[in-house]
Amino acid sequence: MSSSATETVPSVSKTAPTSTIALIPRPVSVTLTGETFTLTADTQILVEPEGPECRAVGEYLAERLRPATSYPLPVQAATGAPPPGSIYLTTSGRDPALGEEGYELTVTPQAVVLSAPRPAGLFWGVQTLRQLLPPAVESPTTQAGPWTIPAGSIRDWPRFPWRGMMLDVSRHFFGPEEVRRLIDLLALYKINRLHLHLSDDQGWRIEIRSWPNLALHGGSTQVGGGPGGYYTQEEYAALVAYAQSRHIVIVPEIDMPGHTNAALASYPELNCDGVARPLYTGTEVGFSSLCLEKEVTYRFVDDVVGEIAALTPGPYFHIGGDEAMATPLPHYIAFVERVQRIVQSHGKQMVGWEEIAQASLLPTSVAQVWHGGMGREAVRQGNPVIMSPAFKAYLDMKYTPDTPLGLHWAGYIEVRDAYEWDPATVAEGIGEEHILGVEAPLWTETVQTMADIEWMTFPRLMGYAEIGWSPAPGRDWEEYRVRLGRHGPRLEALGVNFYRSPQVPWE
Ligand code: TNX
Repeated sequence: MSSSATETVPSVSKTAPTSTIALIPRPVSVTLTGETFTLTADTQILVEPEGPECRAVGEYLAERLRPATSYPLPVQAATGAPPPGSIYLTTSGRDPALGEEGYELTVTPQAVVLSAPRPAGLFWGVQTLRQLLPPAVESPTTQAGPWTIPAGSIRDWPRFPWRGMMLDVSRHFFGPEEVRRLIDLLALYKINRLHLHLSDDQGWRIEIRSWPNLALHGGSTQVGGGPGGYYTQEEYAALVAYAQSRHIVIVPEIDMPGHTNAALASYPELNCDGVARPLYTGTEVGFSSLCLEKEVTYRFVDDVVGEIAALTPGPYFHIGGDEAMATPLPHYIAFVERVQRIVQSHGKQMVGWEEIAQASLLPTSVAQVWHGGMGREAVRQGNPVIMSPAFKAYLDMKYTPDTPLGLHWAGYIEVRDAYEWDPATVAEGIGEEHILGVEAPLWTETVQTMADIEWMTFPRLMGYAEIGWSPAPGRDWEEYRVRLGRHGPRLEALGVNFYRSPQVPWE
């Protein structure tokens, strides 16, 4: 492009030269000048103000760029006008209209200026900057440059505040190192919630000091009978802090009153008959229930919620509440209402699968829609919802009948199906104003390794990231598939085991 051109970003067309940008999620507005900025061995990263949060974003950027470029990229406090050739990150005196997560990026041949009212905006702007660099920048080893960034300006902010993924660490356990890798991949696509499904029939995955057998016995196996595992409280706290350093909130879920066999196996007193259940390594659902007539059950819930809440800086605690087929409905409703107050007493907002809307909800509670019907009931009560419709957003559904992993009870979800839907129109009676955001759950009955996680998650998650972040008008599969294809080399450089869908023209 020789003259200044405002791209309504979908104009990144099939015929666009590879030097044209391919950002996911698509920003609100992009203007390119046709010039470039080039990163060199002299480039400095300057931050202003010199507070720890801005500096942390600068350090994070430098850490991403150093391996491939082998440039020193020192991070320093800005003093006066940035010298030519520098990258300048600032939260001072910027446009508050950009909100908690928005940012503005201005690239000229002389400098890169990234500004945001809040550090989270800077962090998401850094992800845009990474995607403006050649894919080889993501390589863990030194690569040849040149490290050019197209000049222009971007103004950008998210459509929804909740852009999530859920990982089921109960059906198969995944250790801290695997979760950290996932967190790093989520950050690149501006996902800001990682919901961890920490307990289910097959495994209890977090140490509870007042009920130690939950992890020791309840965490000792998994689907298929493998050894399972659990996070110590130290490990869990470190994961939460790691996510926080990537501006990702971990949402802990303890599923109850159903999906509780691992707890029922660990403590006989949680069963109405006082007899501990055997551990379970199959994949059936809907057979277990806490004993809701016993006071000890509520002491157990209070202890568990209290210990996890103390490790949780984020505002949410997810109580599950799905598929409680073994719990009589009146008992279920009374239980959810009582647990809701327990969650509130520990300073958290309750989140639950949409079945919780059968109970009377506090205004702060959030329902997660997975089939739709009961989500409308949450909306009728005036509560916000998170949209995770299984037939569009479940990462554990097979792509096609040939996909070796995954389930298909909610259908096959090819990359196009995962992209071509909108949370505000997918469920009758649930509109934009009721929606906190979108989340893509990965249940792991069939998912056993990090490679499996990556295969089921990528590239579908990138579509969910765009649905959650980008404005709905202008969303177009034909344009997106080309942009997505251009992320192939980037995912390769990151070592991601992604599904090369035949629907996408991979570069
Ligand atoms: C339903 S969706 C479940 C999970 C299963 C999943 C498998 C929901 C809230 N519950 O227990 O793992 O289907 O797709």
